[in-house]
Amino acid sequence: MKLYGSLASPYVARVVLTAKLKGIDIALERPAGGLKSPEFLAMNPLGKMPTLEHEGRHLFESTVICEYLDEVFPAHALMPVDAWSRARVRLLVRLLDLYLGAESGVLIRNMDPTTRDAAAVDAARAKIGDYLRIMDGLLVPGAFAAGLAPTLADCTLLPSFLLMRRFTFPAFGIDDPLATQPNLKAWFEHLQADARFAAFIAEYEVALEGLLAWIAAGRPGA
Ligand SMILES: N[C@@H](CCC(=O)N[C@@H](CS)C(=O)NCC(=O)O)C(=O)O
Repeated sequence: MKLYGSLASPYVARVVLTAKLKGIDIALERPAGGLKSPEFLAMNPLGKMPTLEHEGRHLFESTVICEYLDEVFPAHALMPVDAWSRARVRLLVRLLDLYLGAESGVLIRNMDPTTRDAAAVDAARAKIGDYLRIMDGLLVPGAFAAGLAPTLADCTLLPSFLLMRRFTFPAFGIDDPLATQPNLKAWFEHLQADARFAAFIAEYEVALEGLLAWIAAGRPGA
Protein backbone atom coordinates (compact mmCIF):
# COMPACT_ATOMS: atom_id res chain seq x y z
CA MET A 1 0.00 0.00 0.00
CA LYS A 2 1.28 3.41 -0.97
CA LEU A 3 0.24 6.99 -0.26
CA TYR A 4 1.25 9.69 -2.69
CA GLY A 5 1.94 13.06 -1.10
CA SER A 6 4.07 15.03 1.35
CA LEU A 7 3.57 14.89 5.09
CA ALA A 8 3.47 18.70 5.41
CA SER A 9 0.07 18.70 3.66
CA PRO A 10 -2.57 18.51 6.40
CA TYR A 11 -4.69 16.37 4.08
CA VAL A 12 -1.87 13.87 3.67
CA ALA A 13 -1.02 14.08 7.36
CA ARG A 14 -4.54 13.11 8.46
CA VAL A 15 -4.24 9.89 6.45
CA VAL A 16 -0.76 9.22 7.83
CA LEU A 17 -2.02 9.71 11.39
CA THR A 18 -5.02 7.47 10.72
CA ALA A 19 -2.71 4.73 9.43
CA LYS A 20 -0.36 5.11 12.41
CA LEU A 21 -3.17 4.83 14.95
CA LYS A 22 -4.49 1.75 13.20
CA GLY A 23 -1.05 0.16 12.92
CA ILE A 24 -1.17 0.07 9.12
CA ASP A 25 2.08 0.29 7.20
CA ILE A 26 1.80 2.77 4.32
CA ALA A 27 4.78 3.96 2.28
CA LEU A 28 4.65 7.73 1.70
CA GLU A 29 5.94 8.71 -1.72
CA ARG A 30 6.09 11.97 -3.67
CA PRO A 31 4.61 11.65 -7.18
CA ALA A 32 7.68 11.36 -9.41
CA GLY A 33 6.41 13.54 -12.26
CA GLY A 34 4.45 15.96 -10.06
CA LEU A 35 0.73 16.23 -9.30
CA LYS A 36 -0.26 17.24 -12.82
CA SER A 37 1.70 14.63 -14.79
CA PRO A 38 -0.36 12.35 -17.04
CA GLU A 39 0.72 9.37 -14.91
CA PHE A 40 -0.50 10.97 -11.69
CA LEU A 41 -3.70 12.34 -13.23
CA ALA A 42 -4.50 8.79 -14.32
CA MET A 43 -4.51 7.86 -10.60
CA ASN A 44 -6.22 11.02 -9.37
CA PRO A 45 -7.84 13.23 -12.03
CA LEU A 46 -8.00 16.08 -9.49
CA GLY A 47 -4.19 16.14 -9.39
CA LYS A 48 -4.06 16.47 -5.62
CA MET A 49 -2.41 14.82 -2.66
CA PRO A 50 -3.13 12.50 -0.92
CA THR A 51 -3.82 9.62 -3.30
CA LEU A 52 -3.90 6.07 -1.98
CA GLU A 53 -2.75 3.04 -3.96
CA HIS A 54 -4.18 -0.20 -2.59
CA GLU A 55 -4.48 -3.55 -4.33
CA GLY A 56 -3.80 -1.96 -7.72
CA ARG A 57 -6.54 0.66 -7.35
CA HIS A 58 -6.39 4.35 -6.56
CA LEU A 59 -8.49 6.41 -4.18
CA PHE A 60 -8.44 10.12 -3.49
CA GLU A 61 -9.93 12.73 -1.13
CA SER A 62 -8.42 12.43 2.32
CA THR A 63 -11.66 11.93 4.25
CA VAL A 64 -12.72 9.16 1.90
CA ILE A 65 -9.31 7.52 2.24
CA CYS A 66 -9.43 7.69 6.05
CA GLU A 67 -12.88 6.11 6.19
CA TYR A 68 -11.83 3.45 3.68
CA LEU A 69 -8.78 2.50 5.76
CA ASP A 70 -10.91 2.34 8.89
CA GLU A 71 -13.37 0.00 7.19
CA VAL A 72 -10.86 -2.23 5.41
CA PHE A 73 -8.68 -2.63 8.51
CA PRO A 74 -11.13 -2.98 11.41
CA ALA A 75 -8.50 -3.23 14.18
CA HIS A 76 -8.17 -0.05 16.28
CA ALA A 77 -11.44 1.35 14.91
CA LEU A 78 -11.47 5.13 14.53
CA MET A 79 -15.22 5.49 14.08
CA PRO A 80 -17.44 5.10 17.16
CA VAL A 81 -20.03 2.34 17.25
CA ASP A 82 -23.11 4.43 17.97
CA ALA A 83 -24.74 6.49 15.25
CA TRP A 84 -24.81 9.74 17.24
CA SER A 85 -21.07 9.67 17.95
CA ARG A 86 -20.33 8.76 14.33
CA ALA A 87 -22.37 11.75 13.24
CA ARG A 88 -20.40 13.97 15.64
CA VAL A 89 -17.15 12.79 14.07
CA ARG A 90 -18.45 13.60 10.59
CA LEU A 91 -19.76 16.96 11.79
CA LEU A 92 -16.34 18.00 13.11
CA VAL A 93 -14.66 16.84 9.90
CA ARG A 94 -17.13 18.80 7.74
CA LEU A 95 -16.88 21.88 9.95
CA LEU A 96 -13.15 21.84 9.36
CA ASP A 97 -13.16 21.04 5.65
CA LEU A 98 -16.14 23.03 4.42
CA TYR A 99 -15.99 26.04 6.75
CA LEU A 100 -12.88 26.65 8.87
CA GLY A 101 -10.46 25.13 6.36
CA ALA A 102 -12.11 26.90 3.44
CA GLU A 103 -11.69 30.30 5.11
CA SER A 104 -8.17 29.43 6.14
CA GLY A 105 -7.57 28.72 2.44
CA VAL A 106 -8.63 32.29 1.65
CA LEU A 107 -5.86 33.52 3.97
CA ILE A 108 -3.29 31.19 2.42
CA ARG A 109 -4.17 32.49 -1.05
CA ASN A 110 -3.68 36.05 0.24
CA MET A 111 -0.32 35.58 1.94
CA ASP A 112 1.40 38.06 -0.37
CA PRO A 113 0.68 41.58 1.00
CA THR A 114 1.31 43.14 -2.44
CA THR A 115 -1.56 41.25 -4.08
CA ARG A 116 -3.78 40.80 -1.01
CA ASP A 117 -7.57 41.20 -1.30
CA ALA A 118 -8.11 43.04 1.99
CA ALA A 119 -11.91 42.71 1.92
CA ALA A 120 -11.72 38.94 1.37
CA VAL A 121 -9.18 38.62 4.19
CA ASP A 122 -11.34 40.64 6.60
CA ALA A 123 -14.39 38.50 5.78
CA ALA A 124 -12.37 35.30 6.22
CA ARG A 125 -10.98 36.47 9.58
CA ALA A 126 -14.48 37.14 10.91
CA LYS A 127 -15.76 33.76 9.74
CA ILE A 128 -12.73 31.96 11.17
CA GLY A 129 -13.52 33.48 14.57
CA ASP A 130 -17.11 32.25 14.31
CA TYR A 131 -16.14 28.75 13.15
CA LEU A 132 -13.52 28.37 15.90
CA ARG A 133 -16.15 29.18 18.51
CA ILE A 134 -18.58 26.71 16.93
CA MET A 135 -15.92 24.01 16.86
CA ASP A 136 -15.01 24.70 20.47
CA GLY A 137 -18.66 24.20 21.40
CA LEU A 138 -18.79 20.84 19.62
CA LEU A 139 -15.74 19.32 21.30
CA VAL A 140 -16.17 16.99 24.23
CA PRO A 141 -14.39 18.87 27.06
CA GLY A 142 -11.09 17.40 28.18
CA ALA A 143 -11.21 14.27 26.01
CA PHE A 144 -10.60 13.24 22.44
CA ALA A 145 -12.58 15.28 19.89
CA ALA A 146 -15.65 13.06 19.92
CA GLY A 147 -15.36 11.28 23.26
CA LEU A 148 -13.21 8.96 25.29
CA ALA A 149 -11.51 7.22 22.36
CA PRO A 150 -9.54 8.65 19.44
CA THR A 151 -11.48 8.94 16.18
CA LEU A 152 -11.08 10.19 12.64
CA ALA A 153 -12.06 13.62 13.99
CA ASP A 154 -8.80 13.82 15.93
CA CYS A 155 -6.81 12.61 12.92
CA THR A 156 -8.45 15.26 10.76
CA LEU A 157 -8.39 18.25 13.10
CA LEU A 158 -4.89 17.87 14.49
CA PRO A 159 -2.70 18.54 11.39
CA SER A 160 -4.85 21.49 10.31
CA PHE A 161 -4.68 23.06 13.75
CA LEU A 162 -0.92 22.65 13.83
CA LEU A 163 -0.67 24.32 10.40
CA MET A 164 -3.04 27.15 11.30
CA ARG A 165 -1.27 27.88 14.60
CA ARG A 166 2.24 27.77 13.15
CA PHE A 167 1.69 29.36 9.76
CA THR A 168 -1.68 30.73 8.68
CA PHE A 169 -2.98 32.56 11.74
CA PRO A 170 0.27 34.28 12.85
CA ALA A 171 0.70 35.70 9.34
CA PHE A 172 -2.59 37.58 9.78
CA GLY A 173 -2.31 38.41 13.48
CA ILE A 174 -5.05 35.95 14.44
CA ASP A 175 -4.80 34.81 18.06
CA ASP A 176 -3.70 31.25 18.70
CA PRO A 177 -7.04 29.37 18.93
CA LEU A 178 -5.65 27.38 21.81
CA ALA A 179 -5.38 30.64 23.76
CA THR A 180 -8.95 31.71 23.00
CA GLN A 181 -10.94 28.46 22.87
CA PRO A 182 -10.93 26.48 26.16
CA ASN A 183 -12.20 23.17 24.78
CA LEU A 184 -9.73 23.27 21.90
CA LYS A 185 -6.94 23.89 24.41
CA ALA A 186 -8.08 20.99 26.59
CA TRP A 187 -8.37 18.77 23.50
CA PHE A 188 -4.87 19.63 22.34
CA GLU A 189 -3.43 19.01 25.81
CA HIS A 190 -5.23 15.67 25.89
CA LEU A 191 -3.56 14.68 22.61
CA GLN A 192 -0.15 15.92 23.72
CA ALA A 193 -0.42 13.65 26.77
CA ASP A 194 -1.01 10.61 24.53
CA ALA A 195 2.25 9.07 23.28
CA ARG A 196 0.81 8.15 19.86
CA PHE A 197 -0.35 11.70 19.16
CA ALA A 198 2.72 13.29 20.74
CA ALA A 199 4.96 11.29 18.36
CA PHE A 200 2.87 12.40 15.40
CA ILE A 201 2.94 16.07 16.51
CA ALA A 202 6.74 15.98 16.69
CA GLU A 203 6.99 14.37 13.24
CA TYR A 204 4.49 16.74 11.65
CA GLU A 205 6.15 19.82 13.14
CA VAL A 206 9.43 18.83 11.47
CA ALA A 207 7.62 18.46 8.12
CA LEU A 208 5.93 21.83 8.66
CA GLU A 209 9.22 23.60 9.37
CA GLY A 210 10.60 22.09 6.16
CA LEU A 211 7.62 23.45 4.23
CA LEU A 212 8.02 26.91 5.76
CA ALA A 213 11.74 26.94 4.95
CA TRP A 214 10.93 25.99 1.34
CA ILE A 215 8.34 28.78 1.10
CA ALA A 216 10.78 31.28 2.63
CA ALA A 217 13.40 30.24 0.07
CA GLY A 218 10.98 31.17 -2.76
CA ARG A 219 9.60 27.67 -3.38
CA PRO A 220 12.58 26.28 -5.36
CA GLY A 221 11.59 23.62 -7.90
CA ALA A 222 7.86 24.46 -7.74
N1 LIG B 1 -10.17 17.87 -0.57
C1 LIG B 1 -8.86 17.33 -0.79
C2 LIG B 1 -7.84 18.46 -0.69
C3 LIG B 1 -6.44 18.00 -1.04
C4 LIG B 1 -5.54 19.18 -1.36
O1 LIG B 1 -6.01 20.30 -1.63
N2 LIG B 1 -4.23 18.92 -1.36
C5 LIG B 1 -3.30 19.96 -1.74
C6 LIG B 1 -2.04 19.88 -0.88
S1 LIG B 1 -2.35 20.48 0.75
C7 LIG B 1 -2.90 19.74 -3.17
O2 LIG B 1 -2.70 18.63 -3.59
N3 LIG B 1 -2.78 20.84 -3.92
C8 LIG B 1 -2.31 20.81 -5.28
C9 LIG B 1 -3.31 21.33 -6.24
O3 LIG B 1 -4.46 21.55 -5.89
O4 LIG B 1 -2.91 21.54 -7.39
C10 LIG B 1 -8.57 16.20 0.19
O5 LIG B 1 -9.19 16.20 1.27
O6 LIG B 1 -7.79 15.29 -0.12
